[in-house]
Amino acid sequence: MAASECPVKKANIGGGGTRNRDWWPNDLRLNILRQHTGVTNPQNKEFEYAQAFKSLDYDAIKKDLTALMTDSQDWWPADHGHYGGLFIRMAWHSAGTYRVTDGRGGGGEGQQRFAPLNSWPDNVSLDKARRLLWPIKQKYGSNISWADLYLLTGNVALESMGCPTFGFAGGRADTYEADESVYWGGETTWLGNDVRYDDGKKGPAGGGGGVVDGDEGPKKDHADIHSRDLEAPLAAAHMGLIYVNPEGPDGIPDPVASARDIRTTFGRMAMNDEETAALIVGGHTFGKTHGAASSDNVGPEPNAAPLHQQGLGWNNKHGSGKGPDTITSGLEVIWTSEPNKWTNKYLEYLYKYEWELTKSPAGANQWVAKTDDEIIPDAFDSSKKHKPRMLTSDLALRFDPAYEKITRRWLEHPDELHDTFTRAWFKLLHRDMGPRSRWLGPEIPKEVLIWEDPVPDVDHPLINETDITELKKEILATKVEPTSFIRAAWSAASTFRGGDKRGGANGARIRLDPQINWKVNNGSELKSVLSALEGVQKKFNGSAPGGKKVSLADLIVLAGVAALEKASGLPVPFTPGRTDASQEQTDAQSFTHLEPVVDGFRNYGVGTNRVRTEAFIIDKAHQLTLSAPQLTTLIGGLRTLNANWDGSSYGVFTKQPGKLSNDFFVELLDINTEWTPTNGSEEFFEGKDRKSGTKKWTATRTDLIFGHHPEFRAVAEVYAASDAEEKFKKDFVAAWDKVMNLDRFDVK
Ligand code: HEB
Repeated sequence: MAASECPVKKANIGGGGTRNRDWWPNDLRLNILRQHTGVTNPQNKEFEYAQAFKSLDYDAIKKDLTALMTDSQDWWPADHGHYGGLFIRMAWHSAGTYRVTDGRGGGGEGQQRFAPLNSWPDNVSLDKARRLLWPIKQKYGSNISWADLYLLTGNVALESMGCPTFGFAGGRADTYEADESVYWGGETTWLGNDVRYDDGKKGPAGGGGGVVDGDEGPKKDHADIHSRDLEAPLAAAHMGLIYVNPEGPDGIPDPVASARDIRTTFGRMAMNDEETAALIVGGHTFGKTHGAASSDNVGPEPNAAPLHQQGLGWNNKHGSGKGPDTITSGLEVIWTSEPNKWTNKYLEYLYKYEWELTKSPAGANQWVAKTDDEIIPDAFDSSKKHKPRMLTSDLALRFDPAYEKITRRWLEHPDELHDTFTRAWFKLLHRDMGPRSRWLGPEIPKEVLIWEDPVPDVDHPLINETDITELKKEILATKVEPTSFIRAAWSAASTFRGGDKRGGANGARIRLDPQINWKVNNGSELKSVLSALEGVQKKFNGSAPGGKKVSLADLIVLAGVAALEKASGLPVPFTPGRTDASQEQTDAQSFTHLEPVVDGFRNYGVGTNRVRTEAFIIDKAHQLTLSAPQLTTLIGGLRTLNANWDGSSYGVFTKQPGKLSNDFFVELLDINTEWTPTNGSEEFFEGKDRKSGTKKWTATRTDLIFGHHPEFRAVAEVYAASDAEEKFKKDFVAAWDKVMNLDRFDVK
């Protein structure tokens, strides 16, 4: 064979070919449980971003960023000689993908540099913004992550234009692969929104997959834009947008309907009317929009662009393709006469002028002031002036009655606008960072904000090993069933979500509204656990020497530890130091988003016609940052511990419920058991002995998925083997301990 005739020359190598995802698009996917591992991260194993950030010369990088603002580059010239607007938009689009509904999205991982976000139609030209930052990123290396840099740059942009900020905290470690965990919608076209407003009847869902197809939904007409119901957990009105269509809902230039979309989408980001209005007013005080000509001139987005463009996309054939010829959104608006300066002019113009619908040069709907005032300087040609212009979404702030009330007040009181804007901007950038124990740097504000879900500082000596031993005895001597302690501890800790690092056992918020009332937490049982533990706490805190105290949060976890030690015969680690939050420190409304609809760990709830029950356990495991083996271990263990939310026996495949064993796996894989659905819906099943026909067990989809899915089954086989009982128990204890401490950033 000649050297040139390589045997693989015709093969589609390197990941090509038809794959499982193509054959079985609805197959349950475990991939989101193995993201961002050491394999994808080029940093050394020992690398700790928090440590690295401490070596950052913070003042120097801020100086460099300030200088960059006005250091216009020929390859991408700055409008009005200042990059501030562009960088604010970059930061806002980085953070603005966050949704409080599931805690995902946001600027915490530097995902804007990966697909799909790097290529979203709403992120046009931000490839240039990120590239402009490269020399600074290169200079400061690993001491600043891209994630922190995008947001810090937005802050510096504001400061450089005369808008003092509320502060800044670093601490967002970069990820090195495209995050697949976020459900961005089911549409298959950019800017589509047919699925999200159609109860998902049309399209495939993301996340763990497992979708049941439905029939086509009805067609939309104009009336629908006034009464539409955005699918949860989404926070954008279209696929590929951060929030709403600037031209109005579905391109219809109706400011009042636009306000409705704005309220829904910003609400999903945890912003109220004041915060929402302030963000838009404050943001559009700066910069300009870009629509010099038709978007037909614009080439493919970065992920589809030719290799030689090296990660840049949207190559523009119109004129010079940059500067005055830039095409970004296709809209052509400059809001104020001083777009590099913090002023109140956005609101002044919004109310001073009446507005007339017009088209941008690219043909998009926008509004122009009915006036002869040509007061807006051109971004590049100092001899040219323009009339004030606005987007439909800007006019929403005047024509929606609730926004109007707020923005008219700020017209008279610009200081209040500044205060609300800078607080909302700070919240926008930091909402997904979790507790302030994770925040870094010299600009952390002193004021503690309710959305941080604050817990009090420890202000007393903590319990020691002897106390812990004693307290465990006291706990087990109460009349409460050990299983109830297991359930309570799990209920408290498993509210954690890795996406925005909210929830967890710290704060003992399980005893507060709304968690105390969640059906899944089995209120009557939970209340008896809490009152028993309060008894133990009272006794200890009343008599412990040296002012030692134990919090209820610690006791809830410790009770789980004591019960698990009893059930497993193994030692279970415990680290004290949690404190109890008050109801006043708890934004009850915001905590409603942490309530599980379906929670397979406790065999609670069933799926929808859109998402199968087993997809929820993948989703929840991802929130708890668990791997597939950890998830498998926990399910098997929780079942033999008899920890279903209501004490039901689904999946409790053991003769000794309450004892930790690998029985769940042994029985699940027993070839003598035959499973059949019991109610026709394929949600519940019973297992009979093949020969005798005797009924042995009942199970849910969450239980049986561990025997059905080949990758789960592979793990289940390890735990069901005759040599695995000890390994299983140890792995369970380790996974349990991990979940109990997910929110302990104070000790990590
Ligand atoms: Fe904005 C720009 C839309 C919100 C900030 N914005 C822009 C544009 C558009 C829009 C379309 C243009 C782009 C281009 O370039 O072309 N926004 C919008 C909407 C909304 C908003 C629809 C919702 C309603 N923003 C916002 C916020 C912020 C902002 C919230 C912040 C805070 N923006 C901004 C800026 C700008 C813009 C700064 C400018 C950029 C430049 O200059 O480049």
